[in-house]
Amino acid sequence: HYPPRLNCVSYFLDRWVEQGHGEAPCVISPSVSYTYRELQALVNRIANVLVGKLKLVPGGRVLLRSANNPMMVATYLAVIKAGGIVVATMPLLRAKELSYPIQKAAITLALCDGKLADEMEKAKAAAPGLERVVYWGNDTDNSLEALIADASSEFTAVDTASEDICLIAFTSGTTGDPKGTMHFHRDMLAVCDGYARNILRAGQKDRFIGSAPLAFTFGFGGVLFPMHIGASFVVLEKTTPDDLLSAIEQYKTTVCFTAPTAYRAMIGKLPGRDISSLRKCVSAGETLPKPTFDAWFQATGIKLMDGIGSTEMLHIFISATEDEIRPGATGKPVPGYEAKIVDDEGRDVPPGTMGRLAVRGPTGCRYLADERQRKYVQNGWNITGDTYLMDSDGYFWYQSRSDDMIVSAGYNIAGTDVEAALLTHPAVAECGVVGAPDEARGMIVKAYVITAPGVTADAQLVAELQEHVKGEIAPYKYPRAIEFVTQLPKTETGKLKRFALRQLAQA
Ligand code: 3SK
Repeated sequence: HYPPRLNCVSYFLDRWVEQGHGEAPCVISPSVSYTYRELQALVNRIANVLVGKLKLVPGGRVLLRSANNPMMVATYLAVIKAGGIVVATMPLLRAKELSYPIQKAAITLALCDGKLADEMEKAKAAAPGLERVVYWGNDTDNSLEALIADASSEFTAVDTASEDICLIAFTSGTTGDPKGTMHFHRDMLAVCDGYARNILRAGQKDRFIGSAPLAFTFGFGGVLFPMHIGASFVVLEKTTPDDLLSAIEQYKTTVCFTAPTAYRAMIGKLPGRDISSLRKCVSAGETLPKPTFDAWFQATGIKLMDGIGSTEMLHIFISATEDEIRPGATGKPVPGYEAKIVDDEGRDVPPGTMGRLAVRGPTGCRYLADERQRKYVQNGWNITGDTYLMDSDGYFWYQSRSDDMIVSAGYNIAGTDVEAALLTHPAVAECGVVGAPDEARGMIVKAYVITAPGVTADAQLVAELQEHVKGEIAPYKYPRAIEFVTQLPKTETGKLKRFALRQLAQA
C-alpha cells in the first residue's frame, strides 16, 4: 500500500518539518544533538555535495564507515535522499574485510569517520575501483565539513520508486563470502508499519537508545522507528553496559534495543542507578535465554521483548507484544508476516516438531548477484538458517542455528573467517573454529589448533594467536578459547566435521 514513487527520507525526515514538528529533538549524542529541522538542514547540505561536487547519480552506491554518531545518521539519510544506495559497513572491519563489499558492490565513493581512516586507506589501496574517500572529523580542506560549508540547506528528495534499492547491508558471512542484502525504500517503512507499530507500540514522547552498530539493520531500526513517529533517539559511540546505563540515566531514555548479553551484563550494575525512565526493552541479535528474561524482570519490572530478525528480512519478523510474551519463546509472526517450520525437503512439519524456520512477508531476501539466493528463498519462503519449533498455540521456540554461524554477545561470527585468520600464522598447521557455550556471552568463539612441527603449544602461543587474529579481522571475532589438539575430526574426503567439533565444544 505504499505509493509507487517514494523516497523514504521524505517520509522519515521532511514530513516532520513540513508538519510543524521541526523543533522537536531528533538525534541526541554526547557530542552534538539535532532537532528534526537541524538534521534536515545537515542532510540537505550533504545531499547537495553528494550530487554536486561528488557526482552521485541515482542508484549510485556509497559506502559508509563509522561508529554510531549523528554524522553517520546524517550521511546515511543524505545518500538515500540523494537517490543513492547506502552500503553500510561495520566500524570494526579490517581492511581485508572491507575490500570485499567495496569490490562486490563496485564502490567508487566512500564516506568515513576520520577516526577510522587507517583501515579505510589500506582497503582503498587494495581496491582500485574506489576513487574517493571523504572523511569527516579530520579537519582537512577536503573533509566533509569543508565540502558542505558553502552548500545549501535546501534539497528536494530525488524522485525514486518505492521499489528502488536504497540499502545494501552485508551479512557477516557464514560459509564463504558475506552476502549483500538489498532493501527497497518501501522496506524501510514496512518494518516500521509492521514491527514497530504493532509490536513495539512506542509513541512520540519516547526516546530510544541502543548499542548495535547502525550498519547492522537491527541497530538502524533504532533510527527508523523513532523517526517514523517523530520521537527522539540517542546514538552512542561507546556502548559497554556501563556506557549504556549512564546514557539511559542521563538522557532519560524510554525504549532500549540491545542484545541479551548486554541486558545480562547490566543487571549486576543496576544498584545505585536510576533507570526508571525505561519502559520498553527489546532483545534481539541472539536468542534470549529465559533466565535473562526472568532476572531482568525481577530487577526492573520490565518484560524483555524478544524478537528474531535477519539482515535479509531487514528487521524483526517474529516477536510478541508485552501482554502476549511467553518467556522462553520468541513469539508469533509480526502482523504482515507468515512463518512456518519445514523439514530439509521444504515440507511443512506438524506443531511441536523441530525444523527449519521459513518466513515470508513485506520484506524479503534479495542478494546482490549471489547464487546463494536460491538457497535462502525456496518456493517464495525465506529460509532463515535457524532451527525452531512452533507450538500448538502458534508460538515459535528457538532451538539452534542450522548453519555454522557463531552468535556471540550479539555478534554473528563465521567460524571460517577465524580459521582463515589463524591459518595465516606460521605456528598453525590446521584448525577448526566453532561456538562453545558461555554464560555471559551465550557463545564464545573456540578454536581447536594443531600446531606446526617444532612449535611449543603454551599459554604464550594462545595470547599470540589471539592478538594475531585481532590484527587480521574484526577484533570481536578473536577466539576467546584456544585448545591445542593433535587431530581434528574429518570426513573421509578430508573435510572438517564441524558438527563433531561443535559437540566437543559443548562437552
Ligand atoms: O539477529 C536478529 O535477530 C536481527 C534482528 C533485527 C534485524 C536484524 C537482525 C539480524
